[in-house]
Amino acid sequence: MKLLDKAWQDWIQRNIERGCLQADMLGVMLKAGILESTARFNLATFSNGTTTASSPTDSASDLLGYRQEASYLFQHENTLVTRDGQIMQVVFRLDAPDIVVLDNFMTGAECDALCAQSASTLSKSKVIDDKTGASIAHDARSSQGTYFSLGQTPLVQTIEARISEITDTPVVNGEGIQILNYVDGGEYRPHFDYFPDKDGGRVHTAKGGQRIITVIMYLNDVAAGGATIFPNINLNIYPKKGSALYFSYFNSTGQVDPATLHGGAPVLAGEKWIATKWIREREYR
Ligand code: PD2
Ligand code: ZN
Repeated sequence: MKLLDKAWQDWIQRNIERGCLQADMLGVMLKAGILESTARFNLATFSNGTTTASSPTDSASDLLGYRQEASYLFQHENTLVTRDGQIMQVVFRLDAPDIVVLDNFMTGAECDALCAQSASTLSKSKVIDDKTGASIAHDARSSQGTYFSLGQTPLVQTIEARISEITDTPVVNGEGIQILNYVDGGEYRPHFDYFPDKDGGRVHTAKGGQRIITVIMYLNDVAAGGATIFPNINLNIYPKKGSALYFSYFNSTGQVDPATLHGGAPVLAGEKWIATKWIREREYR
C-alpha cells in the first residue's frame, strides 16, 4: 500500500487530534483524488493508534515479529455483492494474521467449468528452489496442476475481476490462476506463499515484487481431509465448493508475516480441486 507524503501524514494526525471523524477525513481525501484503499490505509497508519481497525498486541503475527497493520477489507458488511452480481458471505475473519473466508465466492457451475477446462492440461506440481529459483518436483507437494494466463477465458476474466474487487488490487497485479487437483493422500506441506529473501526468491520478486495476498477458491466438496492448515495458529479451513479463503502477509515496511505458514492437509477420501490466485505488490507481466 502507498504511504502518502509528509503533508498528508501531518494533516491526518492534526485532524485526528482535533477530534475529526475518520469518515469525514476520508471524504476530503477522496475529493482530493486519493484512491480509497490508499486513503484508508494512511488513515489507519497515521492516526496514532486511535483507529477502530485492528491493532492486536499478542497475536501469532506479533510474536513472530511481524508488525500487523490495520486492514479495512471485509470490516464493514457481512454480505458482499460484487459488480457482476455475485452475493457472498463473510463467514470467518481473523485479524492477525489477516485471514478471511467467504462463502459463495463462486457458483457451483463456475467451479465445475474451471475444473473441466483444466482436466486435460494437468501435470505434476512443483515447488520453487530457494537457492536457484527453479521449479522442481518435491515430496512436499503431491498434486497435479495447471495455470491459466491472465484473462485467458471469459470465466477466468470474471473470477479475476471478482478477486480484484474484493482484495482492492488491480487485476494486473495477479499471477495467472493456478488449478490444483489432489487425490489419494495428496498434500501440500506447510510453506509460505511469499518468496524467501534469498537468491532463489529474488529471481521471482524482480518482476512484480513480493507476493502479498493469496486467494484459494475451493472448487469441490472433499469427502475427508484436504483442509488448508495454518500450523502456527492451529487453524484448519475445510474445503467447501464455491467458498474462498483470503489471506494477506505483507506490510508497508516490506515485512512478511510468518504466521501465514500454511499447507494443504492430505486428502483422505475423494479428491480436492482448488484454484489459487497469488497477488503481487505491483503489476506482474
Ligand atoms: O490446497 C491447499 O489447501 C493449499 C494449501 C497451501 C494450497 C496452497 N497452499 C497454495 O496454492 O499456495
Ligand atoms: Zn500456499
